[in-house]
Amino acid sequence: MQIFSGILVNWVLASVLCTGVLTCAQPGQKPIVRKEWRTLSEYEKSSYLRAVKCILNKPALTPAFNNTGVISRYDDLVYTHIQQTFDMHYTGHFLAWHRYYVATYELMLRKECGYRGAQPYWDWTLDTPAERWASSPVFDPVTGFGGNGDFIPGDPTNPFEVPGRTGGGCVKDGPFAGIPDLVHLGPRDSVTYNPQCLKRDFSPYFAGRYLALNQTQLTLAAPDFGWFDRLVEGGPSFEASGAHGGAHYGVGGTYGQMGDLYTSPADPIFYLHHANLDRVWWSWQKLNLQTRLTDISGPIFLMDYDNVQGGNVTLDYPLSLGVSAVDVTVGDVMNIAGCGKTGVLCYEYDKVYTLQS
Ligand SMILES: [Cu+2]
Repeated sequence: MQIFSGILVNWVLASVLCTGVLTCAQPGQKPIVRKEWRTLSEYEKSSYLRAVKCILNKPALTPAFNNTGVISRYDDLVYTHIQQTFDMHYTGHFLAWHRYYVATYELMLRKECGYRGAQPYWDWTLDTPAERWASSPVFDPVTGFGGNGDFIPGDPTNPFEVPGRTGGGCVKDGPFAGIPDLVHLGPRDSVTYNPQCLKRDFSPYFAGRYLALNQTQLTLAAPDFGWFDRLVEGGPSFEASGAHGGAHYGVGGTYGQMGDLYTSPADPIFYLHHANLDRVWWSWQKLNLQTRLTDISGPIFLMDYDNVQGGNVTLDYPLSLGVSAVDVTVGDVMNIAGCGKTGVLCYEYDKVYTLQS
């Protein structure tokens, strides 16, 4: 009876949680399977890119405000990321927040744009060392997201110059090239209408250094979530970067949106990168799943690793994505295949990383 009423309570909870803009996983639902970009068929790749273009063109749900740059459904999520930038990076809920964020985007593509697949991930370890970076299938001009921008000379006095950057101009090929107002928000925390092209500023050096498999292996060996999260997220300097910064700066450098802590989701590649970071987390969780489905720690406040300003994040810590999804808790997203029974998410990965000895 107790088990039964537990299930019932969970089911009722899931139903209550999921009555917002989007409906999420219900009991009995089967997880969808996320696959690596380069393993998708050409048809699957073009269906995904078509859905991205669709969400870029759907009208926003965020209420209009003065000089608003939030025009599309796509912008709703970029806006939410900008608004919460300092509340969810370098915190204990960084990975949980981005897990829910990517799953919400996936659901938007499926429910609002007729996409039938799962969110693809980008296993960037396959595109290292540095010499291989620019020829990643993810940057393919025909079947991918397009490549680098033209080289824009940097400013040597700028402390934010990403080492090894090679671009900085508008993306020149692929589905997002030649659109002068693809991006409406930013740079940084600006949310007024500012039409911009999508820019990339590849740093093959940076990618090669922080995205190689040895970096992922280092994170998988972490003994607890606190260590794991700090290794993935790294520190706030280029030198202290982890895999998270590896693809942000490897793609966005200094002048591309991916290198902008606030506006990075403006580049659709963001979602493939964060899906893979989520896969790194899931791979780590699966090494000891029973324990790691509930292992969460790390500061509530930005960089507050010594808990001077506040405590640590727990399973009941709230996650909010503004107009795009219902509020949930960290505990609701600990299991990617909770499927309405032990959480609101319902997906799997075709492959996980394993710890090599
Ligand atoms: Cu982020």
